[in-house]
Amino acid sequence: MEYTLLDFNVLDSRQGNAVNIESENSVPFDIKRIYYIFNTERYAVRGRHAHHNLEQAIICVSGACDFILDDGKERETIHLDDPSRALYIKNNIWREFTNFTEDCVVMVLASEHYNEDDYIRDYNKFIDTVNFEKNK
Ligand code: T46
Repeated sequence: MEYTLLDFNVLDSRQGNAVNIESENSVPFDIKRIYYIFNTERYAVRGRHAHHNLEQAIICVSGACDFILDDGKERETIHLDDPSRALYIKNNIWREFTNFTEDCVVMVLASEHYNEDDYIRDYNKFIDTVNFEKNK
């Protein structure tokens, strides 16, 4: 499974902690969009899609949740609960996320502006896309 966990430097002081994220330095892409997800029901399942091109760094800045990644061959669950750690994923990875704590806030840094055409929302189409890329 192709993904990376990025550990950011924590700037700690007696007044509390901070993390500084810089485009291209802290994450391996130019950040074009930021969005965040909150107030999610515990067993809601979000995601259920892959992307043709998008790169993203996903940070659980509060609380915890589980990301299930699928590359068409295997599935792996990554538990996110650390605001100084990002899950970095590139294209052609099917993702679902669930098991949200009440205080969960998921912040996502994305390499592109929102574009519905970049989504693969059908799992069978995702498998076809992965197999096509593999046999190119
Ligand atoms: C991923 C996880 C972590 C927009 O209009 N603009 C946006 O920037 C986004 C992200 C979404 N939307 C609309 C599109 C849909 O009608 O909001 C609705 C729900 O978004 P989406 O289907 O993208 O579902 P999420 O929030 O479950 O998934 C998102 C990312 O798409 C996904 O790549 O990794 O967050």
